[in-house]
Amino acid sequence: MKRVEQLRARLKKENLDGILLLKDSNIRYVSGFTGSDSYVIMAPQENIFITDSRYTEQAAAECPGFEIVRWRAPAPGLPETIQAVCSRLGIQKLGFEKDRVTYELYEKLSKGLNGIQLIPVSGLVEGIRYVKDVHEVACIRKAAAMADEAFTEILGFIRPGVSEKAVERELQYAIKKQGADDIGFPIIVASGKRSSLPHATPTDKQIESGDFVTLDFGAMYRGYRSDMTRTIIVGQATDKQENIYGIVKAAQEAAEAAIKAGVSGKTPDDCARGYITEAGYGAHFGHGLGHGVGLDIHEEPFMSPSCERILEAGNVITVEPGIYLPDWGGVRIEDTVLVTAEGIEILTKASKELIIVS
Ligand SMILES: [Mn+2]
Repeated sequence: MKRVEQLRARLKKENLDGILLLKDSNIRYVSGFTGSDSYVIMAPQENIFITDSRYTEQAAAECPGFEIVRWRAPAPGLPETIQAVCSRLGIQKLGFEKDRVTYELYEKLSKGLNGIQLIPVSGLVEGIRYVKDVHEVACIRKAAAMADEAFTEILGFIRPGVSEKAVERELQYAIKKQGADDIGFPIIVASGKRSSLPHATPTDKQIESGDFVTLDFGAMYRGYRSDMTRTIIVGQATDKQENIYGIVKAAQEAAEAAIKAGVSGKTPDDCARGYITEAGYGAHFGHGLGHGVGLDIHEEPFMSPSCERILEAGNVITVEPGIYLPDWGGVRIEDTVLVTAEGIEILTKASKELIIVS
């Protein structure tokens, strides 16, 4: 119950009688529930899990220490259910996750609840999730190893004439074959000129000799995700391709070398951006250096020139600089890494040398 206790301490600090959680990943983090469409109310003494008949049996099994309360027809509606829980527990100041409550739900709750003050809050659970515990790191490490293995396998499948969508399907299967719960997030496969699109979705385009192929993918293991990108060459690389690849690789490694506990999230971004800018491609690295990864694929810290966070031991983050040249192509190289007191442990271990397949 350590997580629950930590959250309770935060409630006290925020002067709240309770909090209504709606975000699946936060609910999973505090309760262990692996489903969706449910709500948690945490109070100083009680943990209430609100769900409907699809999930009551599952929640009872997955969430020890939580009282399961059922809502939805024929049981009462959500405002009535929350009202009854709050009245029973004496909750007057109820925090809610403001980045999850829709305007519609807010209207419903503010009209339907009597004598309860709704207080918008954000980041209470995320603040605890920022530093991963040993169990969480083990899950991400496993997810990273699964993605590495799938990458080795997909290299044998990529050749001229194979479509991006076929690579996506095969990579998805390779990840799941490792025993992953699921892929970590929708897979990016971008070949040839399309590799200049940082978030390209796979198309029917066939891979051709001379193409860069950017693969951005990960696995999910016990809810935890890994995230990695490798860019490979099909056939033969031109000098320009080798040059751009070398710049991104050096920038990526420089950024990784700059990471350790106590360093600002700006520092590694500066490092990679500085390197790429000096090489003349600063205008073609448009996104931030990386992000936290865990139960969500994108979470704090978001490393960019405006990052306000300090990196801590136990952060799990991505390091993913890229250079994208419109109508030519692009390169991104990404690892998932664990921040330690001395530096980092790279969890995605696939080679970053330029791989050529034919
Ligand atoms: Mn990423």
